[in-house]
Amino acid sequence: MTSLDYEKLAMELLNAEHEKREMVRLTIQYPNMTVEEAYAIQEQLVAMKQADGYRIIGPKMGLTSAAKMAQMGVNEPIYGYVFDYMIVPNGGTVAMNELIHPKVEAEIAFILKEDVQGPDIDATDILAATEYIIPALEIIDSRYANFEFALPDVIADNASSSRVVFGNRLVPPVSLELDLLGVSLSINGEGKAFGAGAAVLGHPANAIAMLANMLSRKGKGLKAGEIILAGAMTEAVRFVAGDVVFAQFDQLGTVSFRST
Ligand code: 0L1
Ligand code: MG
Repeated sequence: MTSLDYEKLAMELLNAEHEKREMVRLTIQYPNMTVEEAYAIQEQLVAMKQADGYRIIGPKMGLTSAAKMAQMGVNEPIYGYVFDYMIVPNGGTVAMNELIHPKVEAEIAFILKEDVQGPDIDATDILAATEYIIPALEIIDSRYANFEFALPDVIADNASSSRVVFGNRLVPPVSLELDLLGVSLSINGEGKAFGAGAAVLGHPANAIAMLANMLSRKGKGLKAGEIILAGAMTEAVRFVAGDVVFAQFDQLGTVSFRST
């Protein structure tokens, strides 16, 4: 570890989010920042949000598609945390003046009925510990200029987490084939992206298992009651004020919001 001031860097990220402005990515100033150091900054950022009174809804996986991993030159996804203040009701509004340059992606989330502690967790363990699957739209909003970053930057920035809209339909996993489950994402009635669960590391439960194993390296685990985003089934799509964003999931219903 170097002498990076994790708290100061986390505060810079928090201020950029509060002030809804882009900042210069951290690796411009610290090109040798490691993934380990980036997670240390993320931990500070998470602790600051908790100190502000916000509650974690659950961890989330990011960079779970082969395309995003190839683009970033990595072979392991990343994780971040979704907080209560990020939740938008289904059919509700997302205010553009609270965000910087948001994009939306379709995901599914797992609601656990049991704690899961790695290492050596696999998809079967996750499916056995899952009470419900719920559809979601995740709104990512990198705090970095032009949405451009290196891997440590996006880890430190809580994996670009910004807002999440969950659907209303909760379905036990036993009645679903999550890898084959499809989704279409449209904006103002125009199809923008299409995907399936297999885009998430072959099967979304693989992503949650990998998350459990990654967290176990830090002595952490997944907890019953958490709502855990598995990663994007579609590409992330930009939207602007006035857009109606709508996702239709196979067997899981619809999720939508309007941006103002
Ligand atoms: O949820 C995600 O997949 C975000 C991961 C970070 C990469 C990005 O912001 O595009
Ligand atoms: Mg995501």
